[in-house]
Amino acid sequence: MHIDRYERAWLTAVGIALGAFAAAMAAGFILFGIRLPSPVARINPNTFAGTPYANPGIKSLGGGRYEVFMTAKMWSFDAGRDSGPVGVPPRVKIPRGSEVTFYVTSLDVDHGFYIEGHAINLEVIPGQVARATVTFMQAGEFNIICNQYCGVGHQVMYGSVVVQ
Ligand SMILES: [Cu+2]
Repeated sequence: MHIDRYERAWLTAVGIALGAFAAAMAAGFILFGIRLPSPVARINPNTFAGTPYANPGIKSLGGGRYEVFMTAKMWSFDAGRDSGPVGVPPRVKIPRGSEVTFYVTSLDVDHGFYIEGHAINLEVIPGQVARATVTFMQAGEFNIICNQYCGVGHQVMYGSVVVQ
């Protein structure tokens, strides 16, 4: 079968590009431990009593490490009593330099969970628990924003992390 010189050159170039992409993916997976985001747990949003998410809150693990259990529902986040009164956007207060692992789940529809100025952007899906760990090195108040349109009150769905 005859293949034109230019066609062969382009096929070779495409083959090299595909090989480079595959090598980059393999290197990311093997060398840098990059994984696709996946739920850390699955829960039934209707019957989750007894799980930490039925009782959202901030938990100190000692040594500057914290766990924050949060729920999202139309149109608010809830991080328990430690983050302020019920019905008010939560303010998660932690000391500077803390390593915080967030566990977030939704009680109704898909929501987003984005923390301003930090590499954390989760999709919060009912029935799944999203997890991310972030270290807060800079003092200040950083907004937590729902960045996934979730209904008419979407724009009032927020909270914040207060780093002291
Ligand atoms: Cu929203």
